[in-house]
Amino acid sequence: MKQILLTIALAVLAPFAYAQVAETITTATAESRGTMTITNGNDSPRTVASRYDFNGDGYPDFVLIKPIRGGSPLVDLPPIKNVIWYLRDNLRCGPPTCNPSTRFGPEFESKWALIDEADFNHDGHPDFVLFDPETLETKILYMRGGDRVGSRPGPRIPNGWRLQKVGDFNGDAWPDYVLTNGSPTYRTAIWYMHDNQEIPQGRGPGPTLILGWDLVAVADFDADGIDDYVLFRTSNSQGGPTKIWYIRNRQHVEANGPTIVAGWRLRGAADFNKDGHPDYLLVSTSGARTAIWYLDNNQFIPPPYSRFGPDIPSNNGWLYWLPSGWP
Ligand SMILES: [Ca+2]
Ligand SMILES: [Ca+2]
Ligand SMILES: [Ca+2]
Ligand SMILES: [Ca+2]
Repeated sequence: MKQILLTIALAVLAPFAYAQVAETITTATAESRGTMTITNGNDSPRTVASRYDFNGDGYPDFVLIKPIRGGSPLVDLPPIKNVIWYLRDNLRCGPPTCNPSTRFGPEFESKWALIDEADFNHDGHPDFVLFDPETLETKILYMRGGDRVGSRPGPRIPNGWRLQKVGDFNGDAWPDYVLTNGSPTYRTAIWYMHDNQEIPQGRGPGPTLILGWDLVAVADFDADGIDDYVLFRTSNSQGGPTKIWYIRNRQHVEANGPTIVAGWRLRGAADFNKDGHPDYLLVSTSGARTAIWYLDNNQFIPPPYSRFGPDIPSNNGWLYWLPSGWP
């Protein structure tokens, strides 16, 4: 393990290539006039979008929340602003490949929490999944790139539960709900859905998490077409072990994932290098740095095991914030 950790420390590259592009963000008005090319979507409407890929190049992108400087990300003022940073692997993607390199996503009322992103209506574009923890309402914002093109309410979540993540757990390619209940031991439930509507007999239990562990990401690590749970103790700023729970018909089979190094937290999973295997997204305890750990199922791929992703800067009076679970 020591050898692996040392290699990780040495394998990092330049943290961000297009930081200067990020500095050009000034106002929502200027940003919302930006144009972009969508290469997926209407051209191939039967292709389900890759998770977190807003410009159709197959690479996951970052979505950042923009709380006011000095404000708490948890007590944001309405409306919620968010920006999409286009990435290619671990680097910001700028002109001419990605032009603009950055754009605003849809605003929504501060009562909503952005839970996750997935292509709920199978139009080739990932959509925003919103949840109101007060009223327990759910809603999908249908997106094309960063533009909101519609919305659809979903089912209300039962008292005591919350919408935690989304993923496909029955292999029909339609995103399903993962609900959690309790603390510090979380029960989970999986609701099979079809375009944000429940399907008959779709509600059922999921695995109950281990005491003190959190469900931080959902991705298909063993490539069986069913998304899997990724567990980590988010309260632990000194890193710590991770677990992957392969989901099989609402049950799980456990494997150990790589151990997160001190000063970092596991915040999400997606296939950043497009090799078909989900990777870990780590965020530093301060929230300012990101790193990607490249995996093949639950093991590191051959070196480089790890690269820094773009830093999360404060900028033009705003603080960027990569949400927990990195929707
Ligand atoms: Ca969509
Ligand atoms: Ca499904
Ligand atoms: Ca799987
Ligand atoms: Ca990968």
